[in-house]
Formats: sequence, C-alpha cells, structure tokens
Amino acid sequence: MNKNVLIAGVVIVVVLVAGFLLLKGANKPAEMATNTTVENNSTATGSASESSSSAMAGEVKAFSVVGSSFKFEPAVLKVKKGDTVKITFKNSGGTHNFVIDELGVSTKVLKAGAEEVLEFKADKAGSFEYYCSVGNHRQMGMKGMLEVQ
Ligand SMILES: [Cu+2]
Repeated sequence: MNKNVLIAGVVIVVVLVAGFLLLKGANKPAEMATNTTVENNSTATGSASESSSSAMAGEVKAFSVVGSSFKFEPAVLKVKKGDTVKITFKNSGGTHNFVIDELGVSTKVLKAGAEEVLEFKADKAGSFEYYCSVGNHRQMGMKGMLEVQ
C-alpha cells in the first residue's frame, strides 16, 4: 500500500513537470510570434516607401555624399540597374544642391550644414552626371558620376 502511494506520488510529480514544460514550450513560440508581428507592423507603418522598394527586385544602395566648394565626395557612385539608390546629400560648406538631370532627381538648394535624402530607382543603365546647379559651381568642378551597370 505504501509502495503504491509512493508510485502514485512520483507519477503525479512527473505529470506536473511534463505539463509545466509543455506549457512553457508552447508559450515561448507564441510570444516570439507576437513580437515578430509587432516588428513587421512598425516597419510597415514606419516607412511606406522603404517597404515597397524592398519588395521589388534589386537592393537598396545607400550613400552619403558630401558637397563643398567646389566638389562632391565621393565623386563616383556605382550601383546595379534595378537598385534603389538612397543618397544622403550633406552640404558641409557654401550653398549647394545635388542634381541628376537624366534621372529627374534633385535636392533643394541647401545652406551649409544642411542635408537632404534622395531616394530613387536606378531603372536604366548608363553614366549619369550629378552636379551642383548653383551659380557656376558645375563649371568649377562640382560634379560627379553615378554609374548604373
Ligand atoms: Cu554648389
């Protein structure tokens, strides 16, 4: 009789432990799934343009281009056709902008210290000159080349 009670006790403990582990195991993936959903939602609402571009073929290529009197750094940017090009143009001194005629891209004319982000799709191959359209800056050498391969 004592032996039976002992066995019954062990069985109950085993069942409780197994049940606890099962519950723990079942809860964890559910928590993770909830977190993933929340992250996805925040990404989607955070930037509609970013999520739509990443859904298309091609990568997002991000560059930081610094403009000063009278040059761009870097003066050459290379991407692949189909890439989404994201350029953060920073004006480190003077009054400048960033223009690519062939792609219909341009920033506003920025004061020293200001910056503007451009985002566009490189949907045709070729070499496209970017330049500053303020005054005679382009003639002074304030230009560079976006190469789409
Ligand atoms: Cu300029």
